[in-house]
Amino acid sequence: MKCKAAVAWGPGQPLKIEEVDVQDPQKGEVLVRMVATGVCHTDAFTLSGEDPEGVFPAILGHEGAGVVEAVGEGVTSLKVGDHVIPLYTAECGECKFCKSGKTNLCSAVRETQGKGLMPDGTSRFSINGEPIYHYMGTSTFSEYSVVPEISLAKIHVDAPLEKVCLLGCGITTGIGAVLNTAKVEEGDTVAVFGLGGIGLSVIQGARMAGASRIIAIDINESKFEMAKQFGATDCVNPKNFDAPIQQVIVEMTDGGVDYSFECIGNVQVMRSALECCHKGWGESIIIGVAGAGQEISTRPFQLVTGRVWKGSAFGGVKGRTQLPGYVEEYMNGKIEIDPFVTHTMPLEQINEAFDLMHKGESIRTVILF
Ligand code: NAD
Ligand code: AHE
Ligand code: ZN
Repeated sequence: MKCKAAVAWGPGQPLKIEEVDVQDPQKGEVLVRMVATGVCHTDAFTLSGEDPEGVFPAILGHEGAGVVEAVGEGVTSLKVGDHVIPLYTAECGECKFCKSGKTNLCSAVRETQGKGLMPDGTSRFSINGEPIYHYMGTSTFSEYSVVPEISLAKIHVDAPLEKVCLLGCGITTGIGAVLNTAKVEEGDTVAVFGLGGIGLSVIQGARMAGASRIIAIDINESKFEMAKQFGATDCVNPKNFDAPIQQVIVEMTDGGVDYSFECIGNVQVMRSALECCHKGWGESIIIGVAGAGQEISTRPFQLVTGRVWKGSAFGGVKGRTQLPGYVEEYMNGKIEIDPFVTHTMPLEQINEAFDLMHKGESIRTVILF
């Protein structure tokens, strides 16, 4: 079949709307008609050329929701008409990772996914016979995408896809990092660096966990109002202080916070986030994604004296088994999504969504197909 997709032809270039050929789903694969997709900073990161796994030309996008249009041979867990969220973290249930009980990372399709290919090592997208790469196993910036069965979460048919698409990455990542990775408890203190879709979701998660103090940090003060709405108790702009931000937070909290979260992808801020944690027990969770060649550093003494550095991918959430529950928590009012959708637009305007993100004017733009 043919459909419309936004193609990333090369690093730093605007996406171009193209008619692409989409091959039928093969064994263990599913054809999804995309209804909506968010635009996450990770899409911009890969488009910038900073992603070591970035390959071009590709169809980006990993925060989508849609409807099953066709299934390939051997697909048993999904049928035509099912509502689904594509997962960039698959869940096969059978690999060493899935069976470990220690992680949501699944190894079944990760290697080919990182090369922009389906599990059999080929692409389902092409233009004039030339292959176009997949992205994160999801490629949601396309009217139709082919996704492995194990990379699809079946969700409640009544869930509004133009909202719950954000559970395909940003909101789940932030809430999950708090509840699964950090395991924040009632009364804990929290610092959140970066108040985009991820940071605001961390704040939402911290409030759900009953954190007593939630310090929101950003250099763009226009983000503070929404941070407060989600539960931030203090908003801090590091530019307003001469002292390093970690020192400011340590002084504000009688020695540091119990948990901090880096939601930017800036390795200097990652250091600040670690060093604003309390001696003896404070834990810092890295969520932000940093470019090729960048490394984190701190004095080992920071760790010797009890601070802990951790990372979190997709909030530690196992997509097929746990994401449907997140959708239902949205439907019963426990998780907020609607305020995150600051803009909606058709696929043709997708480059505006990237502009809004770079200017710090959006939280999430949702593309409606
Ligand atoms: P975003 O662009 O919407 O938000 C980033 C925020 O950081 C902005 O508000 C910006 O003003 C702020 N910021 C930038 N530099 C800053 C600084 N020096 N100090 C304080 N604040 C600063 O991005 P997003 O979509 O929320 O994504 C955030 C990060 O999380 C990105 O790196 C993204 O790739 C990553 N991410 C990781 C995962 C994961 O599973 N680990 C999932 C989704 C996104
Ligand atoms: N390709 C990058 C790594 C990118 C990365 O860390 N991705 C996050 C999700 S970001 C979603 O917005 C993640 O889940 N990572 C775990 C994984 O398996 O990719 C690089 O540096 O190579
Ligand atoms: Zn994302």
